[in-house]
This record gives sequence, structure tokens and C-alpha cells, in this order.
Amino acid sequence: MFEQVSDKLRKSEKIVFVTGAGISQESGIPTFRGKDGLWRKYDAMQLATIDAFYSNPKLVWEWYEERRRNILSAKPNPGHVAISELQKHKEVHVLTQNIDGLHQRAGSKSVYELHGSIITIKCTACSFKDKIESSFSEIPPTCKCGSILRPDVVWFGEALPQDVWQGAIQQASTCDTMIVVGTSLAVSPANLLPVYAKQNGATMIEVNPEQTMMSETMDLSLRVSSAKALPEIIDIVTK
Ligand code: BV8
Ligand code: ZN
Repeated sequence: MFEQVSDKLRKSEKIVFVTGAGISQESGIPTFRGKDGLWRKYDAMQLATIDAFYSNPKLVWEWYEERRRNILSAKPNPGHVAISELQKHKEVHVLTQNIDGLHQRAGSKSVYELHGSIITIKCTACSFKDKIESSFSEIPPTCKCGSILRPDVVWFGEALPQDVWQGAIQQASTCDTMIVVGTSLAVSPANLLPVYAKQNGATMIEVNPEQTMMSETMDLSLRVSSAKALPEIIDIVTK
């Protein structure tokens, strides 16, 4: 699968992954835009917004609570594990759009959560923020200060956390190999990261069963699932 880039992979000093919902699909977590469809009758794009939250916090929280239950019972798959294995052999950074925390649960370090985390909950008014893995008895949950709590995720129309975003740009612009896994690259500004890597002359590899917006700019597009392709990368790099 990787013949034409295997020696570049072996010689690579710094590998950066950009991952999306597809890498967690084989852990049983539905993607956004895939045929498995994330939410039966609502459009995820309509729910993952600050307006939806303030106009109907109960509905948005029901959606997040259902996703939290699914995510907390999911396990990292061989794709997540392969990336954390690779970190034992190479300098590897993970720029993820996912909020499921599966990269970290697979043992990966240097994970940039571009769109926040569904595990972390914060107050809409005071500075309260904490990792909460239990489900909430009342929806929407309220803070000690009386205001409602929200998932610490980046909604459409909200800025990405500046420190995470600046760090991600820095990593993408200084890697010699970028591997884009399980993302349609439909969402900005995360979809700019492969552009920065390409501008820096990085070898560009895509792992996605389907074509994406940047397939033409890739040195190698693997039309296979991440759980299948990523362990092969480990074999090549560690052989
Ligand atoms: C911002 C967290 C500015 C929440 C998410 C027009 C109108 C309004 C807004 C915009 C507009 N045009 C552009 C925008 C900006 C907007 C945007 O990009 N919209 C898009 C949809 C057009 N972006 C924003 O609003 C961002 N903020 O721009 O702020 C700003 C600046 C300063 C001050 C104030 C404001 C914020 C974007 C973040 C939104 N939050 N998630 C939650 O998850 O609940 S985005 C959401 O989409 C997820 O994070 C998800 O990860 C992400 C991207 O989707 P993908 O991960 O790519 O998933 P997808 O389903 O699309 O694709 C899966 C892929 O996997 C597929 O290609 C499939 O083939 C593949 N696959 C499937 N199975 C496998 C596989 N691959 C490998 N193996 C498999 N087994
Ligand atoms: Zn509070």
C-alpha cells in the first residue's frame, strides 16, 4: 500500500496527523456526514451551534448526552493505537477535530483538540470547567453558580481555542510528513492545516475510503479504512 512513500516515511523526522470523525468510525462512533448519519432526524450542523444551544438547551444537551454515553463506552481502535505506537519511534503530533478523547485513551501524547472535548464541561457564566464522565440526572445541568453548563466544544461560529490553534499551525508548518485521516476537510479553519504542510513541502498522505476536497494535492491517497492502513504505517516505519 505504501511502496511509493515508504522510504520517505522511514526517513521522516516529524510526522503530523490531522484526524476527523472517520478515525473513530471503527470504534462505533458515527461520523458527521457519512451514510451512518450522526443524528437521526436533526442536522448536526444545526445542533452544534451556540444559537441552537441558547434557544433549546435541553434538545442540544440530549444530543450531547447521547453522544457522551456512546463515546464513553467506545474503545480506541487499531488506528488510534497505531498512532500512539508510532510516537515511540518518531516525533509525532496529532491535530484532531474529534471531541471523543480516543487518541488520548489510546496513549497518544501531544494531541491538539481543535474543536474541544465532549468530556470537559464548562459553565456558560463563571470560570467552572471540569472533566465529567458521569451522565447528568437533570438536563441541562446547572453550575453551582446557578447558570447552565455546556460541553467544552467549539460550535459552528465559535473561534477555536487560540493556543491550540496557533500550536496546530506551528506543527503543520514544520512537519516533513502529514497524514490526513478520516476527515472530509469540510470544516474550516481546521481544513487549512494540510495547506500549511503542503506549503512547507511535506509529503502528504491521505487515509480515507472516499475522495476528499484535497485528494488531488496528496502524494498518496489510500482508499482504505484507518484501522486497516495505520498499523501498516507502523510496520513500515519500525521495520
Ligand atoms: C470559525 C465540535 C470563526 C462540535 C465541530 C458558512 C456559514 C457559517 C459558517 C461558515 C460558513 N463557511 C465556513 C464557515 C465556518 C465554519 C465551517 O467550516 N462550516 C462548514 C461546515 C462550511 N467553521 C466554524 O464555524 C469554526 N469556527 O470559523 O470561527 C471565528 C473566528 C473568530 C471569532 C469568532 C468566530 C468552528 C468549526 C468547529 C465546529 N465544531 N465539532 C461537535 O462535534 O459536536 S465540527 C465537526 O465537523 C466535528 O468536529 C468534525 O470532526 C468536523 C469535521 O468533520 P469530519 O471530522 O471531517 O467528519 P465528516 O463526517 O465530515 O467526515 C468523515 C470522513 O471520514 C469522511 O471523509 C469519510 O469518508 C471518512 N471515513 C469514514 N469512515 C472511515 C473514514 N476514514 C477512515 N477510516 C474509516 N473507517
Ligand atoms: Zn458557574
